[in-house]
Amino acid sequence: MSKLSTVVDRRDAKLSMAHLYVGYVAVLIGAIAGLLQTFVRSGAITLPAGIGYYQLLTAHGILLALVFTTYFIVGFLYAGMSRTMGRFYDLPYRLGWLGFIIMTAGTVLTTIMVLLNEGTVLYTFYAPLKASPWFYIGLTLFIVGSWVAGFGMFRQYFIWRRVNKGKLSPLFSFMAIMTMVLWLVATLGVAVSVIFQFIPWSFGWVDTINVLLSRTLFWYFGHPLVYFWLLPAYIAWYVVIPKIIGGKIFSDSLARLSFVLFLLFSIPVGFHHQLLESGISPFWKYIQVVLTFMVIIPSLMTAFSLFAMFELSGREKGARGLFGWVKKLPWGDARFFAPFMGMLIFIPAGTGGIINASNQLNQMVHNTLWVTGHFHLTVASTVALTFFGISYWLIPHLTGRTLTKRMNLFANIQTILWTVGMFFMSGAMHTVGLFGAPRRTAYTTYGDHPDALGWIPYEVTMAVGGTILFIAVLLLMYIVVNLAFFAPKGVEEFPIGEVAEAAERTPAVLENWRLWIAVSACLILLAYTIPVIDMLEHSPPGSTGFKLW
Ligand code: HAS
Ligand code: CU
Repeated sequence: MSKLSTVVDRRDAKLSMAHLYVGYVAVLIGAIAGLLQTFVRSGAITLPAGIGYYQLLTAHGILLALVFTTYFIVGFLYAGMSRTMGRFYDLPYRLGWLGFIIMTAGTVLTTIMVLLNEGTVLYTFYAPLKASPWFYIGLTLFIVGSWVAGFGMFRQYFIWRRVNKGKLSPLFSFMAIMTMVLWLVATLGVAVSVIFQFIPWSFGWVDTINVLLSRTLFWYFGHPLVYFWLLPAYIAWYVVIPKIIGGKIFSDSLARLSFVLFLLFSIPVGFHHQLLESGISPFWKYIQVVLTFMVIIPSLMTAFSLFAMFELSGREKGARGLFGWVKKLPWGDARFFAPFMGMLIFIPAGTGGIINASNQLNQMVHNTLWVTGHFHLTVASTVALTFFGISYWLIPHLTGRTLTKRMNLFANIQTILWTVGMFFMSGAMHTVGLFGAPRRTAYTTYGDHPDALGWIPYEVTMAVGGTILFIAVLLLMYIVVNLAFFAPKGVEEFPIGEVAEAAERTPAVLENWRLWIAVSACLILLAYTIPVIDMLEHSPPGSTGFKLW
């Protein structure tokens, strides 16, 4: 059995750091695109050198929402599994590198196609927009690479279970495996669509594409995708934060149950992104909206468990009264403060999600800037701030350095800048969305229509928020580079909390993968079989495709 210690394993650390480097380079480029977009959109500038607004928007979405997140997540999960299950065995370790290489080949290929303006189809690459086949091939490699990385984790977990027969797996590793299982099941949908629809169509091997089917397969993947981003943040909230604040994990079984529920309910819900699409019967939309409301439950359980953890640890430190525990939290510690702001922001962010999911309200907000506001609070604040907060200890942990007081201060300033910038940008997006301003649109006044002119002040506010956010990104880059290359040598711990209740009380059924994957498959079949058959049988003639840029 490999050795378990708080000191990092140098070899495994390199693998994780490789992922973090690529992730943070993507952040920098993606953020430059984002800043420029807010300027174009508010009419402040026009882009030079023939660069298109939608080209930037595609780069922004792909680099931040797909590349940064996935690389960060794989790097973080590998590091946490190495920390809680011990040094990676040879095969899973090699799979980690193989996955990294395939994923990076895909990322480079897709990015080149976007830069060449051959893939200006936004991160959702909706048909009938037609990109170069190499754009889709890059995406395929990216997904396959992430699978290989996942197989490495599965293998490590499998060996651990064999060696430690009858033992409950470490909570972190269990959650990491759940995240990757969710990712595997979800990406099957988009892989089928890209391989069997987009690639043959973009090469011209077939004439047309079934648009509705492609969008349905995309959202089969697209919704669980958002939980693939969220779950690693939840891992940090459940497992890491208790240790940082000097408390204990509230309940091991509650944490595991909430992750099981995510596997069950986060996939059969894609129609909540297609509520305004014709070609899907209201009955099946209704079923999927009900399931969407089911997937809110594990987040509410998480909120409950966090409040309980904060309060219990506060009371242990002598807090009194209803909110006395708030004062006992380590506000000056960036490892806590950044993820905490993420949690706080998730309260309005999640509420916005519930609004989106409500059929009638979706008619109001769909395809408006409200939705853009929603995902800048969820993925770009809740998840991003948590990932930054993780980086503040994970990078020095992996590189054998320490987070100095000075960097901690910068990290806290970074968190404040991010929160303020996002308040303006996302607040303006939500508001102007309710006034009808569409998303995914460059600057236009619609022939000086009074409504559209009324949107401009909000778009200017978005640009102000975007500028603050860009400054925050530069500060983040400074901190990341410092922690990776220049901070003083030392030992930074990988915080792993202890469980308050005895872990033996966790029911073994929560780790019964066959059972949960089977239930998940049943729910997916229930939610998708009939509508997909319908799409195959009754769709109008497919589209030959458009290149509108
Ligand atoms: Fe969403 C669109 C519904 C969560 C991301 N979402 C999007 C898109 C993205 C996205 C990227 O139903 C746009 C896709 C595109 O390009 O078209 N979303 C939901 C629902 C939830 C939800 C019901 N979304 C997320 C998360 C995301 C994310 C998480 C990324 C990470 N979303 C939708 C719908 C659409 C949509 C529709 C389509 C809209 C349209 O028409 O196009 C739920 O999962 C939310 C549940 C969350 C909660 C909050 C729990 C709070 C917690 C924090 C506790 C805080 C503490 C600290 C303890 C109920 C856990 C407090 C301490 C103190 C001292 C106070
Ligand atoms: Cu969704």
